[in-house]
Amino acid sequence: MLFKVSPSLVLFVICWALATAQQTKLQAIECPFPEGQDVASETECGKYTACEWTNGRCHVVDAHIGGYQVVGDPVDTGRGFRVNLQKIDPNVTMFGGDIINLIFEAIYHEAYHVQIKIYDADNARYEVPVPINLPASAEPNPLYTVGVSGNGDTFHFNVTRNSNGRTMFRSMGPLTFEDQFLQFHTWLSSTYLYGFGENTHTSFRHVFEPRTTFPIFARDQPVGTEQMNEYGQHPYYMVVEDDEGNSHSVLLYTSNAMEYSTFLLDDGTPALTLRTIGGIIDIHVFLGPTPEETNVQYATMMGYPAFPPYWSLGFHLSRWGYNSTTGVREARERMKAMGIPQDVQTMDIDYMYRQRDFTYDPTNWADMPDLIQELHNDNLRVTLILDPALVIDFDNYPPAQRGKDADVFIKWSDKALVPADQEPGTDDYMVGYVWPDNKTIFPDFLNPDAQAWWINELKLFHDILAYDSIWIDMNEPANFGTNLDKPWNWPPELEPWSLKCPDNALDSPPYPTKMIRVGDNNSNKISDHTICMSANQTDGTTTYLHYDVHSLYGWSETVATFQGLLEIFPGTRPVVLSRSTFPGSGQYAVHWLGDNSADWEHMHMSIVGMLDFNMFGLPMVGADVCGFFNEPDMEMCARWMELGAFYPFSRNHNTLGMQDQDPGVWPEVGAISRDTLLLRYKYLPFLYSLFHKAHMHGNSVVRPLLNVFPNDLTARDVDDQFFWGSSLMIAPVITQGATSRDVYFPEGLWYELRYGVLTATGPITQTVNAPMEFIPLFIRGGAILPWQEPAENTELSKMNAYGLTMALDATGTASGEIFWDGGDGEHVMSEAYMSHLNFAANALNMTIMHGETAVSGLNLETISIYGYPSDPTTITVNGDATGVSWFFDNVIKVLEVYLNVPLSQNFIINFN
Ligand code: MIG
Repeated sequence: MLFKVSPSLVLFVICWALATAQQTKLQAIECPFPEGQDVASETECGKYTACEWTNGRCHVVDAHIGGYQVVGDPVDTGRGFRVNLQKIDPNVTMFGGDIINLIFEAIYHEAYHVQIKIYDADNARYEVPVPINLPASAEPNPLYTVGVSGNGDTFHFNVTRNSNGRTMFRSMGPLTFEDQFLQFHTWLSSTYLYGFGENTHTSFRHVFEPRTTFPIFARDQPVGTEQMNEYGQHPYYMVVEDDEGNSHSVLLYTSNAMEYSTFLLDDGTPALTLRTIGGIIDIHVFLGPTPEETNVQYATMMGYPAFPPYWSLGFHLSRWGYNSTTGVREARERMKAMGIPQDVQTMDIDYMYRQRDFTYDPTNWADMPDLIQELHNDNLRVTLILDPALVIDFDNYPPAQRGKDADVFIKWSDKALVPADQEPGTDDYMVGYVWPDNKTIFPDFLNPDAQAWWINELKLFHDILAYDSIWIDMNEPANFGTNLDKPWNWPPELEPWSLKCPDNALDSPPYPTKMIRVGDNNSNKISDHTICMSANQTDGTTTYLHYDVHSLYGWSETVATFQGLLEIFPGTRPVVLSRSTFPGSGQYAVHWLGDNSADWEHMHMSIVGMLDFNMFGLPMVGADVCGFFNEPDMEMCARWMELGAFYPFSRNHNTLGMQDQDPGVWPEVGAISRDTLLLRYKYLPFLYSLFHKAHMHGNSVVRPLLNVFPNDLTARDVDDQFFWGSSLMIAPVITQGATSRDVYFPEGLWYELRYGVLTATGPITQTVNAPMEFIPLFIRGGAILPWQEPAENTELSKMNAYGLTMALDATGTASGEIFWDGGDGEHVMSEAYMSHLNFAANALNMTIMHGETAVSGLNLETISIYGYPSDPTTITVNGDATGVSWFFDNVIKVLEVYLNVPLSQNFIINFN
């Protein structure tokens, strides 16, 4: 029996038809082995009372043996309900430390959003301290019902969609809730599963066959094709449930190390296992019902994405290893000589003096302030990198001394753990080693004192170097050589040394997750490449273990850096580029996808990563164009510049020791980059309006085809094409040697963006030409995209004339909008300009919603209409034909209209 507790709090009981399924052995639910599945054997399996060996598989025991039972009836909490659970057999365990008494709680939020918490009835456990937005009271008429087993029954719960009665979440097998091992399993409505990160996904849609397990935990781990955890933690997924496209998404709100497995039960049912090694079970379910609505609902809870200033949507050039101001000037000259648009010049750690934050090298970078001035004179912005780890040279390095005075560094959790050879002056701080030529300590950005200290350092630094934005790297946090003999870059003349973590339950947890066996985890520990889990952090009130808050490090540094930039540049929008992120980071951060390689597969994975991060509420994302490690050839860099021109965050970046790969290095790449980036710059008004939507409502900017066409089954597997919004489809070439590619066109009319040829009437897969210099781009019938004459930077382009690209749908209509607010500053809706454009019955109407002063001096001068049937005889603007001319191409059916109309007044343009 299953109690369904309706949100109106009338309790009723239904028979759960599937209850019997729970008695069947769910033999596909694998038992986890700390050493990995390779060791699975009858003997190993026998070591765990929670596991059973059947037919060559080590699987979990049935829920009525290994799980919990419901004790008592549900209690109305006024916001949902609560029910007590009790471990059925305390002797059945995976790793020990079972919590005997639990509380299951359903908390009703918006009609589309329900939270499920399972927590220790007797003792408070760690819960993620990142703030989230919840409604003040439960919204009426929820779309969901939460069901839980009745008094005395084996515990199960489910969440169903009221509109069609289908189950979205249904627990299977036993719940495991131990001090350092929490595990549960759910049936999934389909194998259309997306999301989870930050991982090395080779496809956007998840794989169930073979069983696939990815760890999640913030880690300095370069891109690869093995199943690895990377820089950030995003335990968030979405499932498209049925053919109609009904979708829900789920956040497992945990910052502890975790992993997820996707697999099929023996009857083919898709299933998901979730494991974490700390905290509680805290799940948020969002019911969409469209994929894009789940994005919006999730972002509403975690915070809407930051609104990037217009300039940050321009092209960024970067590399590690310019080695001197000369290196930067040479790259910049190449850009200028070839007329390649650029808005930002980025400088990496080689500008620093001995890799110390807040300094610059007095030898090779002596004239760095002049260089910054030159770049500013050229309308460029300057981004400088900072690492969190600070060298312990207190006497000669004031930032560290000031930090020590404010006591802002991460400490050992117990003074007894402080190593015997700890440097005098480092107190009980946890000491490691990163880039500087001496040991380092790590600011605790959760601590308000650390935030104040960091903000002050950012201000002092701005007086030295007039940067415009900050890039925060290594904030997983990364530490070199943890647990090893010595870091790889340890000074050879010194005695070997490294940060060594104690062998305790925090640093050697009973189940360390798959992360210890993937990537370059040399010490096979969860502290590998980072600091020890046995560290204390504080938010000023509560003390946290690094074990719990490790994956919040990047998030907390982002928040502090964002605040610092707000104070340095009041009234502007901070740009903080962060490597490590967590749910909520999107409110503050730009993200790049980390250390990829000049590799075609990585180029494809960058699209997947970009789609993942748009789900995670962090739409300002891109990968290192032309690859970080290794050297691209001319063709690869050309193709990557084409794709990168459509990353929301468009930056070419390269590692130390490699040949330059900025687009000006090859004449061919230079020309291709200029043309493609000019196209990007042309359509920046459209991209900017998408970011405005993201900021106001939580929408994605870059979208997978399935978000735009949720009931198109073919679209659900496409991850080598993507959308800007819902109307510009990008189909980059990511295959070596290709001069054409297959493109999937969903339902509707699709026109080539540049020339307006009707290319396809979907749904259809069609081969399109794509010579080296050409990236296939399509505008969807029914769309109006605003654009501006491009220029070499946005300071110039944002003053240029506007145009519209209109693509008619089968009924001869199209619509769109124009948004403009000057491009920076606090977003005040009433001052920002917004107009709606509507074309129907041969008339184009523009209606201003608000903010006409924001566009004073800006005029609409060109309109291109794709799919226009015949040459018009008259075109009038507000009834007047004066000053209007046009050209009609009867072969491709494109009408090009030249006029001069201020954006600040409503107009109607009639075509007859
Ligand atoms: O350990 O600052 O991901 O973009 O160029 C390498 C040097 C440190 C890693 C970043 C990369 C950056 C590099 N950093």
